[in-house]
Amino acid sequence: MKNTLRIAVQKSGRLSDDSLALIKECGIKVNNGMGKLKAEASNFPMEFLFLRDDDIPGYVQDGVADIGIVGANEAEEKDKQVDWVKKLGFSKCRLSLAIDKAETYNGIQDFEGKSLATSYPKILGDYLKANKINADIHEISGSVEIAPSIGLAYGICDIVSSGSTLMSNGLKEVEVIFKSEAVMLANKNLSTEKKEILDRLIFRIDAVQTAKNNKYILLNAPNDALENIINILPGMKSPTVLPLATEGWSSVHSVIQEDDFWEIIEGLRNAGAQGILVVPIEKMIL
Ligand code: PRT
Ligand code: ZN
Repeated sequence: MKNTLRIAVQKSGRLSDDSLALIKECGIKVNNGMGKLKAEASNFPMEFLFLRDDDIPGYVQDGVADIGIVGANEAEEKDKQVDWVKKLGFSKCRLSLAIDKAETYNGIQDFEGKSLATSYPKILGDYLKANKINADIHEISGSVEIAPSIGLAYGICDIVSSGSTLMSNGLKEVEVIFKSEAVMLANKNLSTEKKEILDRLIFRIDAVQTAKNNKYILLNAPNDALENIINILPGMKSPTVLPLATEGWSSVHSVIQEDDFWEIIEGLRNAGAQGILVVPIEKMIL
């Protein structure tokens, strides 16, 4: 058998574009022409299966695929014997309880003895059990949000992103029960060779993710402000300082994190930095 890592990604849906974009950012080329169910990467030992997301956890468990990308909600609901390798940071959403917006809500105890419609009976069941609530779970496979208005259930448990679907169906979100994003799953019995390929892939994903969270910063500063400026810049190590052609001035280069971006910029300006340039980083290897 050829040593190829077989990855299952969603064929067409909310995860598809971002899954393939991540693979592409990892420098892996794949030709996923229209309607293809299988494809091979041309420059990395990887093979792609394009599937419904519902099937991916099971295929990874059974070894039909070695790894797969799905929403954490799907992975948790399917509850298969697989390893959760990595969170991927896209397709963020939440699984929430919602009720008619005209109802008053006092807390989770309001669901005692009520009926709830959902496509996530396992996650909902676990949540109700943990909160010692007895409620009736109606499993339905789609259009969950219309259940209260047609008298099928008192409330629902469904995926929420912007909240506009709930709103347009006259519902309000009352409890978030699970936070989700895309995750990478792996088969529990990968061969050493496949594990090595997976490690190479993870190394690349880490570099892409770290780069996204960081920016490269360049600025000019009078030499007497350098000490203050260097203290403000966290950097990977200490910043690079280069003399400018203008006497008494230097150029400072460093890396800053997206999270503290504006505070750092403000601090640098106050400390006397000028001509600040902030540029995206394509890959970052620590
Ligand atoms: O065909 P296939 O079975 O492969 O796809 P699917 O239709 O089952 O799944 P898909 O493509 O809709 O979603 C795939 C994954 O994307 C989900 O499992 C989630 O992890 C994630 N995701 C992120 C979402 C949403 N955002 C989302 N907004 N999945 C569904 N929704 C739906 C939700 O069900 C509700 O109907 O969008 C509506 C709510 O959105 P807002 O913005 O109105 O709140
Ligand atoms: Zn699905």
